Amino acid sequence: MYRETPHPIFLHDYQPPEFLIDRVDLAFELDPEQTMVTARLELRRNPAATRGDGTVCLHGEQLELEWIALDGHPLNPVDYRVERESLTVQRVPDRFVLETQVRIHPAHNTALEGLYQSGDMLCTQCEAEGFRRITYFLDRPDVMARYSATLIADKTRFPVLLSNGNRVASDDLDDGRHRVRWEDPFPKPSYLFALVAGDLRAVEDSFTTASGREVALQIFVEPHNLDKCDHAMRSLKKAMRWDEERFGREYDLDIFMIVAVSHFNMGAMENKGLNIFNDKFVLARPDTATDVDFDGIESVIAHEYFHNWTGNRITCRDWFQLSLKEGFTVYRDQEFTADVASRGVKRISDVRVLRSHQFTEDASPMAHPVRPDSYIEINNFYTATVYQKGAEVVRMQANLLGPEVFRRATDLYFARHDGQAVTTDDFVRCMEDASGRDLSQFRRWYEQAGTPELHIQTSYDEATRTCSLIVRQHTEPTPGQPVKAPFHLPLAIGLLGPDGRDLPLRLAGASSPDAPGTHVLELRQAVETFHFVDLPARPVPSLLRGFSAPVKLSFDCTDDDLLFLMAHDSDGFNRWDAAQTLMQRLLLNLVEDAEAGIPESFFDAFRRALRDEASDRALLAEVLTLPAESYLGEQMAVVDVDGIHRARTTLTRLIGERLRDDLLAVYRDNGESGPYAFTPEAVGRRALKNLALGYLMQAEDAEALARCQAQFAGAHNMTDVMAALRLLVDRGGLESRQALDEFYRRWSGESLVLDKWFSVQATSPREETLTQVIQLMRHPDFSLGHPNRVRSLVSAFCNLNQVRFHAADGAGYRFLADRVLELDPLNPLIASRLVKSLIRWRRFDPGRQALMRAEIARILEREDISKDVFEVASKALD
Ligand code: 0A1
Ligand code: ZN
Repeated sequence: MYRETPHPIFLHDYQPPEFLIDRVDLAFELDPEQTMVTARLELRRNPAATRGDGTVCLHGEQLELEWIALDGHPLNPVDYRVERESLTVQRVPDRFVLETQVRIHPAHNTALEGLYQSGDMLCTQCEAEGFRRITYFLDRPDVMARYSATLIADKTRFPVLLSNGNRVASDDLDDGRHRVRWEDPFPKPSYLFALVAGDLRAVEDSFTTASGREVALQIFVEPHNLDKCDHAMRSLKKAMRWDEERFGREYDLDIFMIVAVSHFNMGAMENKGLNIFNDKFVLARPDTATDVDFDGIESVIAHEYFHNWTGNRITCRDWFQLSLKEGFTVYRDQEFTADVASRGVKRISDVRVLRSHQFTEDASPMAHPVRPDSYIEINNFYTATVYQKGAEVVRMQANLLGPEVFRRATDLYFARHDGQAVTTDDFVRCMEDASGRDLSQFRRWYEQAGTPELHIQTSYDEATRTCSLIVRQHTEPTPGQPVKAPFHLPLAIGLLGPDGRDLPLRLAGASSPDAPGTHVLELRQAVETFHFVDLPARPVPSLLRGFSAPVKLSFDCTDDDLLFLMAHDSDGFNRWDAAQTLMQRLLLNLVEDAEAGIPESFFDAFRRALRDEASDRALLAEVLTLPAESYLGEQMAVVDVDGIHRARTTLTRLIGERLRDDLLAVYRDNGESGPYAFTPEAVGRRALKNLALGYLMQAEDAEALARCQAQFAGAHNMTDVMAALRLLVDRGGLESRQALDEFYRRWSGESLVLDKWFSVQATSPREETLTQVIQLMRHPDFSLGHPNRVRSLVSAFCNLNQVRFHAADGAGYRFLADRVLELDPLNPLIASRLVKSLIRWRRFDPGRQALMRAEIARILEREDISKDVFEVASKALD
């Protein structure tokens, strides 16, 4: 914990390591209270090192050094120095063996980094810098070593002992303990080390790789969760096959293990051969998990598995390159889901996440480039920018190159850099070398923060039958980057004729027209003009199809144009986006003027869409969902928290009233039929049905209430149960209390289901929600030491309940700051993530601004604040 101001680390200060480590042999005597870790490291001077002074300095935090030896000789205290975060050994030879033994205390490790206790088991989390809490080491990703791990523990308490690679030996000791030895044949950085000890059971399966090798698959869980692993196992096998087919990547070890743990700071971790997961992303049964959970499991299992190539075989040179593995791996998991489910729906949900998390981050004091150039605490940079924008940057390159060339480029990347720790620049160079294209301007996407704004003016000239587009791009300043250079970006467009069909596109000067459909323009300048010729009538332009670049688009179009695009655009994404823009316009009008009318044409379009039997229901549900309150806030100069809530509630109610019969028909037609299936079709039916029920409930329809209660009581799947519970809770009254009590009685033994019980209460827009949340903090099932529970109550309230968190009296802000101060000494990573809910204070009115700033200042006043929280809070006030 810090009082002196923590210093940033800069990318431009990067130096290759002075020493390399070829081999690591670890031995653990495991015990929750105190674990002894013995490490034998084979070190040698790095021929590529630029400096060296005869000493070696290893990272280490919260370690109690028991003994230390160099080349077999115990060291005298004068030969080494232990400081709070390091161990320095003086006068070392060019090649030597260093042995240390340290004592650590897993049961007291509340930060959940390094070796810690989760329930009855012990497990590790080493990314980014957790390995240094296990043993003294060169804990940086460009030091790749071969590891063995010998685990010793009580055989009854910890019958299962796991680590990376292959299990090579095991035996029983005389004292009731047993010993298992693991060896990982692949060199890896320390952040990919893992061990697990516990009383676990495994669901087992196997996978035959494309070249015919048999891989044993195991998912380890606590015994009572054995019946919740089927979906995870199915997802894993699908992901393994897909990576072979789409990227030519085969799995490399003979065994692949997943362990589900209940206490975990993030989603999951790609440790070599031994992925450790937040149990939320493993455990699912139709009656315990929603469609959103099933979807999350499928994509997180895939994501971690894909890391085996993009992250593990080829890793990052330093943490500034984090997006090298995360951006690319998110792109890969997005493509996987698009291929196995519905491409259109997937794109919409990815863009929703990008707009709501990344665009807001880019407009905040924590804005940073995809490749940041400085950080105080790397844990603060596992962000939407590094992950989701990083994926968009890979997607743009894939689209610029086209599928065949992109595949050649990724093949080149895997061949050229296998076994290395590299940079995002190395990645782009592979794209260039395989395609022969110059991506030097494109590299700005890695270097410049901020969301580019595209403004497009279109005009049509009847005399010359020409449609012209003037495209301007501009990016607002971000911290440390006052002036931005223009980006190189793909702008996918189509032009719709009066019948709604795509017109053939012919750029002025081009010899022949493109086939009707989408044309990709490449932008490079701040202002560019394009002329499309041979157009018989004024077309309606469909711009930024498929969201071809992560930008904010504005263009001059009428409500009628939007209705036309919504009905006819051949690009599913743009049909959805047109509907969103139209609804946004209506809602923002209502915010300005509560009496503003809603045009009949809107209800007609909504009705037509509801009645369209042929349409994909999942896509339809997306199209008919009103923009979120937080997203609407983003579109305003000053967020009008209450006005937005009022407007959105009003429009929801009006839709429920005006379209009652159609909504009831949709509800009835898409009811539960047969056993639960996680197919795009079935997911779409449930989404549409529950959306319809939501509109009807807002209209206080008596039949809807009866149906909602019946659905809550009778549904066999958690998706429908939760949808009904949410609507009952938001409605309030006796029915709400009864439903919540009933749900608690039924599910209090299932931690992940109980999280839903907490979050459905925390996210309700009802006035009493904060009071309720404060009471729930005292509930016996609440614990600050359990990140999933904190997220389900505290983060859910602060991030997903705009109207109550931003209450004008500042009670929400005070609540948040109190939680941050309580959490910071326990788990700085979780505390720091919470602070991020406060930092966008500039977006609000002066009253709220003052209240938010005061709470940030109160956090900063705390003497022993962590550097995680310090970095976010101090940047917020800069
Ligand atoms: N690499 C993981 C994310 C992760 C990062 C940090 C963690 O602990 C501090 C845990 C997981 C992924 O992208 O899935
Ligand atoms: Zn990842």
